[in-house]
Amino acid sequence: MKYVPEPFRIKTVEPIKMTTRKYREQAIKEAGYNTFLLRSEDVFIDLLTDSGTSAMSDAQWAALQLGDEAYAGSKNFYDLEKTVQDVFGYKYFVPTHQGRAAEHIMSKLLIKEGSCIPGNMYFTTTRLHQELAGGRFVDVIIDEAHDPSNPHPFKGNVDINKMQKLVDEVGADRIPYISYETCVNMAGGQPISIANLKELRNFCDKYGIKIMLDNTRTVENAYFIQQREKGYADKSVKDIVKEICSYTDGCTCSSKKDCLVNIGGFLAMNDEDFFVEAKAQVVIYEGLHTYGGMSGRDMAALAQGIREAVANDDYIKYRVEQTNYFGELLTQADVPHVIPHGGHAIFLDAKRFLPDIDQEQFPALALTAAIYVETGVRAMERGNVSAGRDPETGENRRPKLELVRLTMPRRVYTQSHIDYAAEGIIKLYQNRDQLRGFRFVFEPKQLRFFQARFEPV
Ligand code: P70
Repeated sequence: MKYVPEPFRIKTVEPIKMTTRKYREQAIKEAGYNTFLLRSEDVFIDLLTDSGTSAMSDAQWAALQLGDEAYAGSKNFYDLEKTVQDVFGYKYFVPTHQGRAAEHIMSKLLIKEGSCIPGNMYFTTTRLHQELAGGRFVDVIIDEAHDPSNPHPFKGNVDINKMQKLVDEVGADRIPYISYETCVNMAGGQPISIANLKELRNFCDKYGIKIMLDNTRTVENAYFIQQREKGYADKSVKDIVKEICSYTDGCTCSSKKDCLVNIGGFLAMNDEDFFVEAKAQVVIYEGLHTYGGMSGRDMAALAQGIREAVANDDYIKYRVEQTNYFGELLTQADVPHVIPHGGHAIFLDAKRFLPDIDQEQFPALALTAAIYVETGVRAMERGNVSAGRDPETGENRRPKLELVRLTMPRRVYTQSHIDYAAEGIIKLYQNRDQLRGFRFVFEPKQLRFFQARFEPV
């Protein structure tokens, strides 16, 4: 097994606290067994998310000093706009404070009461904004994506037959766009292929349906295409990123991931009317259209982050292969997890890890809490708690995938951190009989996973 060396050296360090098991038992109890409610200080290795947790480069920290904090027309806005146009190829750019703000504006503008929005698996905030705008999400990802042990190389792909079925059922005029995500998060960070995207483009052109990209993890997806798709081995990740975007009509993006910053997002598109309407919305919900909720320095760091993410392929190779190294350690110890390994995270399969805990007792949540107590590592539940309740029946959705996400922040942790986390999880797997299920003591109505509290049954 190979660990690709970090293509950087460490210039600033941030101490982290090691705690005892007894301390962690108390901390997780106080957090209602929900890792979102733990204090960051009490976490040794934080694999909750890759969102906003990147280490910025020296060039990004330097860029912060060049923030133009004018209310209107900041020079950092124009630099960022040009960078987004250069790297992603869209004509128009609207800044927002983060990804869900871009989803909010896009959903308000494109969705009508009764619209159906197909997507390659749901994402929590994306689907909620579709529903709040009066739409209904329809899953059109290939079946393989719902099977954690299926080795399909492009498990993010859309099943064109499912698209056809939806068009036949509801009519193309009720489908404003398909929400197409790169490195599909809820499927385990699974990529889409260019072949699938081209086929989808042809299909959508036939019916006048837009393709709106969730561009949050496109750089990682481009690396997988380079490694796995015929004809792409000699293309740069930068070129592949641009090619992906070229088949779509626009995008939403959480810049807190691939773009290597701690805050930020954007909406981009090629249609001028949509751009004009989006700018009108951004001033209502985010801020003027030349900052959209970011400060000038945030925009400066973001423009530099986007350039760094695609400057050469060394960074992205290290990034994705680091995640793969973590997964390989778990594979060697037979710990059940999603394959192929995703770009941003390793996802444990809680159904196979804890086969005796029923999904109504939240096995992924139980495993997330136990990992924290055993190791001080913070992971994220991505199962029945995250899936929420069906708005029509009120029942828990009981998704096929009941997963625990161990997410890799970018440029933050080293090989020994990963070795430590893997060792602890392997030990826990050997003692898995001792784990119990949970029930709600507090359940928020929307996006319940963020603030819910639990107790052991
Ligand atoms: C995560 C984060 C955010 C995200 C995403 C995709 C594919 C949009 C967004 C929203 C943060 C998160 C969000 C909801 C639940 C748990 C965690 N993903 N599309 O950790 O962007 O957060 O900037 O508003 O992954 O996966 P933003």
